[in-house]
Amino acid sequence: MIDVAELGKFVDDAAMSATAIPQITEKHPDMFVHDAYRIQKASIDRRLARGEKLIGVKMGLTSRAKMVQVGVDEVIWGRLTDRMLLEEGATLSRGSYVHPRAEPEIAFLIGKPLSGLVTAMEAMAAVEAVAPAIEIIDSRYQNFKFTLPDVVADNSSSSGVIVGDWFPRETRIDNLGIVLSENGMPVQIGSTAAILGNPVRSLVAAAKLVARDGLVLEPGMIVLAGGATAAHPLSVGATVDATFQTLGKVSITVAE
Ligand code: 0L1
Ligand code: MG
Repeated sequence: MIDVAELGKFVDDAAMSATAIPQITEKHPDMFVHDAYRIQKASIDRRLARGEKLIGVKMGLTSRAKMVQVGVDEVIWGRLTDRMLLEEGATLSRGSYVHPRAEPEIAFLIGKPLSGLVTAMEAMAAVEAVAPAIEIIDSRYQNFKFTLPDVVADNSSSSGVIVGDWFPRETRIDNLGIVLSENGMPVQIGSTAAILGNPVRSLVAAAKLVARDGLVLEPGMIVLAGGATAAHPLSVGATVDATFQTLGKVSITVAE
C-alpha cells in the first residue's frame, strides 16, 4: 500500500536536508510510475505550501546518453520551483546537495498557454524565447541508483536551473554543438540534436505529459528540454561552463 503523502514527505525531507535515502521501491516494489507522479506532486506541494513558486517543468532522459547513464529508457518530467533557480555565473554550495551533476540543456520560455496533444509547430507558436541552460540534477537516492518509479517520485532528480541569455523563438536550436567544460577542460561534447533529435520534440512531449496531470504550461514558465550529454559530477572548486554554438555560455562554480 502506497502512502502518497508520507512518501512525498520522505523525498522532500531528503531534498531539503541533502540526505541520501534508500530507493522507495526497496520497501514498495509494487510502486507504479503513476503512483510515483502522485508522490512527486505531493513533495512539490509541500514546497509550494512553504512559499516556493512553480516556475516550470524539466524533461528528463531525453537523450540516449542519459538513458544509458542511468539505465532507464522512458522520457520523464519534473517540476521546477523558484528556489531551484540560480543566477548565471553563480556559486553553488556543494553541501546543499547529495551528489549534484550538471547537464547542458535548452530552455524554452512559454509565451502562451500550452498543454495537451500538439504538433511541433503549435508548440513553438506558444514559445516566446529560447536560451542555453544548465540543469543541476541531484538524485536523492544512495549511490545515484534508482528505478523509473523511484526517479519520478524524486521529482526526476531536479534540483537547480541556470538559464543564459534569451533569444527569439525563431533562433535555430535543432543541431547546435555543445561543449561542457570543467575549469577549462572539456568533459562532455554533444549536440542539441541528441535531445530527441530536436529539442522541440521535448516541448511537445512536455505539453502531453503535463496535461495528464491537469497542468498547463503558462506564460512565463520555463521548460527545460533535457540533457544533451551525460551528466557531469560537480566537485568543490570546479567552474563548469556549457558553451553552445551561436547561443553562448552558461557557467556555474562549486564551493564547499
Ligand atoms: O534531467 C535528467 O535527464 C535526469 C533525469 C533523472 C535521471 C538522473 O538523475 O540522471
Ligand atoms: Mg536534465
